[in-house]
Amino acid sequence: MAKYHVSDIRNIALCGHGHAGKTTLVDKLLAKTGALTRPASVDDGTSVCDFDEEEKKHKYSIEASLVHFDHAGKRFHLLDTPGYPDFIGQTIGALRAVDTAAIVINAHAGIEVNTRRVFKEAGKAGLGRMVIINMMDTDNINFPQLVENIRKQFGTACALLNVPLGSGHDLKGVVSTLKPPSDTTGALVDPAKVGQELLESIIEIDEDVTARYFDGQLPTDEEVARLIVDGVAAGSLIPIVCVSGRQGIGVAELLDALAVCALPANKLARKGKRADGTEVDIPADPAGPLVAQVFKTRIDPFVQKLSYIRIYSGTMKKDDTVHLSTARKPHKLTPVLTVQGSETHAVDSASAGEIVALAKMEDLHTGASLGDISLPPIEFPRPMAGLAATPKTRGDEAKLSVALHKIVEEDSTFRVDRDPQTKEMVMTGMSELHLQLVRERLKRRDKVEVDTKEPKIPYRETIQQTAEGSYRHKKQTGGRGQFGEVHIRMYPFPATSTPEDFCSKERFPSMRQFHFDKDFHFLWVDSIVGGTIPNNFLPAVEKGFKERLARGVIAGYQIQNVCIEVHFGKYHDVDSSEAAFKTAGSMAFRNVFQEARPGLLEPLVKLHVTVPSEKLGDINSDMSGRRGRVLGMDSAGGDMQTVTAEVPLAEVTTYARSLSSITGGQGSYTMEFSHYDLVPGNVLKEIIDKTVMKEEEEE
Ligand SMILES: Nc1nc2c(ncn2[C@@H]2O[C@H](COP(=O)(O)OP(=O)(O)O)[C@@H](O)[C@H]2O)c(=O)[nH]1
Ligand SMILES: [Mg+2]
Repeated sequence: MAKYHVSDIRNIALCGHGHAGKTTLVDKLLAKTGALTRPASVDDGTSVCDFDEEEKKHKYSIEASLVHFDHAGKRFHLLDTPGYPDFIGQTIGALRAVDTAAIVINAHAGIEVNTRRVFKEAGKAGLGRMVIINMMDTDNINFPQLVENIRKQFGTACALLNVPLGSGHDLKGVVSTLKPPSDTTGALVDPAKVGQELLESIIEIDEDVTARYFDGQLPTDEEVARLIVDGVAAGSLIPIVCVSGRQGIGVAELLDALAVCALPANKLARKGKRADGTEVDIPADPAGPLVAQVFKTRIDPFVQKLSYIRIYSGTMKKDDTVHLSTARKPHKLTPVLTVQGSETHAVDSASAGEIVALAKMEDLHTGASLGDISLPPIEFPRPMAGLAATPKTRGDEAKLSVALHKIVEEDSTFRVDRDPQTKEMVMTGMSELHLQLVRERLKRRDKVEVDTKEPKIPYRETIQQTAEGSYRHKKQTGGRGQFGEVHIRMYPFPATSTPEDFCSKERFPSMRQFHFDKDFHFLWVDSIVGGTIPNNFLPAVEKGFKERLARGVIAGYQIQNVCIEVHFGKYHDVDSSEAAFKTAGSMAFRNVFQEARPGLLEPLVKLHVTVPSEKLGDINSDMSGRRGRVLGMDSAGGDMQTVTAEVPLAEVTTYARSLSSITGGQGSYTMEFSHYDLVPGNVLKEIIDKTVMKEEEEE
């Protein structure tokens, strides 16, 4: 039996810019509802959510954390998220788990970069949204203007549910706009007037109620409550509430507002896919089939791997045998855990709507689905800030590798790759700050210290025109010889093209089959007629191609966006072998590639650079010197601006240093992958001149 009816569960992510007071609010909400009985504060490192050593040290959230409490007969699961763009991956994961995003704004700083980012992400995810104006106790707040700004930037769906009485030192409390008390002295805007507008916009979506209202009949409380939820779900209402987390003013009202406005866990329609690809609706039914998804993974020093899971349908309990999308065989579940910050607590079961965790499920990864229906993957930004890492202590290589892979498990915006040429371990994250925190964690948790340096740029080789040719591999060494001959045509295969689009009857009239390799965006088409290459040798030919893809032809970089059609060949009854055909395939590839106008692709990244306004001009002119293109500018709160630019990665590998000298240490940036583009001729020549390709010999 579910302990809470799914309609009584509220899942909310607190998000917004850093230093808006989110983590503090969570502590206050827990204290107010009796879920927390000890004092807690981010300032002295005792908050429930910022429990990580790095979080305590830096005094800001790095990870999303989960808490729960009860209020007004409802169960709340709250996810506190980090506010800095460097850790946006955590917020994106958290948004997948909830139905409502509560976007917290620092009343003093106003709307900031990450406020806008999360507002957009939550909208994209189809979630209900609320705005919490926090820190009403700080000085110099122009409240009417802040509200106007919010409505201008986020739309007139944003409407005040309550209004502060005073601000700064004079903040006395907040009053409801829908039901203002008789004495509203000190209110920063007229609650009754705002309330009437709000009511009219709430009931707008119901014709009956609206008609009665204009006949002089007020809607009942139940009707208003129902229409608020409908409005929030539809995005036509974004309630705003005001609070001071630190002073505890407006916290009780915030709790009530969350109970009224946050969407019930069964409100949003969700869809998933069966194994055969058919799309299905997922009703939030505790008695239905299990549908659940991991949205976060944490490696805890005590319980080890912890997978945070949102259950959409069905019920989970210990020892249930469940299909996991990331494993072939069904797995037995470990005990179901509820989570309160750093603490976990085993429960008998959990059902549709709840957010829980499972420990030690090694085959579960962030994004994985549990049950026979899979949820859509979670789209994390692709990180691009790279550093090559070597352990400070010789012999720690294996230890470092294990430690780094633990972080990869936990952080979907962090990657580790081994450079096939230099054999270096390359860490890639969202920003320098992000990588710095990874290093701190490595040192604290795994006792490995690393030296870092700039990594190589991951260029890709490609072709720009069609070419054809062949290669005959023939060798007579002592007794048995080697023989294989392969004829191919090579086509540019655009990144935007799918194998299905590309493999038309017109292009490949005698195609028998094709194989598509997603990693290299490589398409291999078999048009062999009359067995000129026997079927049993074709896999060897393909292997020859794959080796070549990884090794490159012109500058030693991986190859991509190429299609090869094998259309003819020759073999010898005695001398042909897999090895011979593999070599023939690889060499044919190399020769034809050189005829097909080879070129290099370079990664372009999207940079978000935040600097004091007066440095904007310097940043923009610096950007154009780096072959960059400024895409836009945005106020980042206070006197800061964020510039978004697209620029080749090769031009910004040491950007941190330049930015620091331009801004005197006042700037920060994040970068993520944008796309690959051809390297201009002059730059191409420079790169090729620098590469020394090994002389190749047929083996
Ligand atoms: N004056 C004031 N300070 C606050 C308030 N809420 C939080 N703070 C302080 O702001 C800082 C950042 O708070 P924190 O909860 O970590 O913000 P987060 O980054 O959004 O999680 C801390 O020093 C808090 O004590 C508030 O309502 N008023
Ligand atoms: Mg925080």
